[in-house]
Amino acid sequence: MLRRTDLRSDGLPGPAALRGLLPRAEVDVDAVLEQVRPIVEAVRDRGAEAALEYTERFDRVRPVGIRVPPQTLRGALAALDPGVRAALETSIERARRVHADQRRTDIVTDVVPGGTVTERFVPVRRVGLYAPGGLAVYPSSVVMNVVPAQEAGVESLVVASPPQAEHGGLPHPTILAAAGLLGVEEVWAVGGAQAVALLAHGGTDTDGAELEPVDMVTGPGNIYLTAAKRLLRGLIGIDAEAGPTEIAVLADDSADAVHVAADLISQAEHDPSAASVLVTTSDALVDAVDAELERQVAVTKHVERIRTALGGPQSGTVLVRDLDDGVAVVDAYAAEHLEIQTVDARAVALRVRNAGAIFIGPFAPVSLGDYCAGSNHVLPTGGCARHSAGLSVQTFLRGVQLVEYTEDALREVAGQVVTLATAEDLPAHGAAVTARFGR
Ligand code: HSO
Ligand code: ZN
Repeated sequence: MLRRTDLRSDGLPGPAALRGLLPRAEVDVDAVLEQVRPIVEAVRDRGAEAALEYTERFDRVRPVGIRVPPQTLRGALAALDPGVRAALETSIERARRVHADQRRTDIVTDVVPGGTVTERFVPVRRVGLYAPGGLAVYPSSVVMNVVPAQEAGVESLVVASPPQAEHGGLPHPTILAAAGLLGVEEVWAVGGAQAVALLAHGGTDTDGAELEPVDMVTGPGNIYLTAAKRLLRGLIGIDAEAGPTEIAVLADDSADAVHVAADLISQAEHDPSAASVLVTTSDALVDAVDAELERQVAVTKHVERIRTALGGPQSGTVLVRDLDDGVAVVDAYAAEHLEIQTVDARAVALRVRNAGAIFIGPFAPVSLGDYCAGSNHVLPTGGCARHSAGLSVQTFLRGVQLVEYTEDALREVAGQVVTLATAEDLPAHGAAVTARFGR
């Protein structure tokens, strides 16, 4: 089922060339930018009214208003299945423990006697968190967006999620219930590019309520949402761009083919364009995983999209000479999720530079991380793990530098400032220092 790439014969090329040899779909966000620009501009100019028009066109439903009434949130929570509620509570509680530990304390550096720089971590004031609709609904993504924002101390947060025709123009009830469980009071029924535009520009709802613009938008979504984020970045902060889900498994012959196949299938279940990649030193494992995939896919629910995902050019098996080459390959690939199924898996994991999250050993499948590990599941895809991280408390914090110098400490370095200012032909910079001592 998986396409095979054999990299065992010659030495591996450098990271950039190696990337070109690996399975990966081209997601061309630029190609839809021009489609998305008019949506963003209409919502900027005409606010909620325009957002509702696009909602009608794309989601085929017109919600009464964009703001979901608080009593609807409470109602959704009251109606939530108790088993689902308990599981969400476990997910929230574990995520809170991990994210609470990510909080940062001020860093004070005494540069010289009388001169200090303090790095103070200040949360973004207001953020919009996006929970996608689409082939599945993701209350778990509400948890993964809201918890780090709350633990960072974000003062004002709003969840946006597309309205569903079959739910009377409201976001999915489980999304609303998850928001309720997390104590979120502001939820908007809007999705896609128009959601990002409305979050960024704000607007007036049909009942006259003001939707206050946010400073930052995070959360995964489809290519149109990603394009809107790209267009609005600068006006708002955004998290790493999120494309279709990916899993890479780095395995040797100690790996269990049943587990490997199950995990590759689990992420392929998200989307026909999801990517499942096996990187291994073992021919026998490739054959065993292929056989397992046939067996397991046949009896799973979402066969069609899984077959499409596993059979697509974005998925495949990569055979490598040894684990050193294996590590080079997974680094070049920079997976959203990377599993290490090898002897001494932790040691191997510590050699990996690029991955959104690394799942180590036989009992840490990606789907544990999707829901209940405590880790975050909003992670960089499409190779963005080379330069970006998943959502965390840090996403919502900015370091603000506090600079404090006494008169003596300034005097001591005044000459150097003047020299550098003169070297840059900016004498007024130097004068701003000497003005304090001249009289
Ligand atoms: N694997 C997805 C997250 C998710 N899985 C939500 C199930 N629900 C992206 O990390
Ligand atoms: Zn998943």
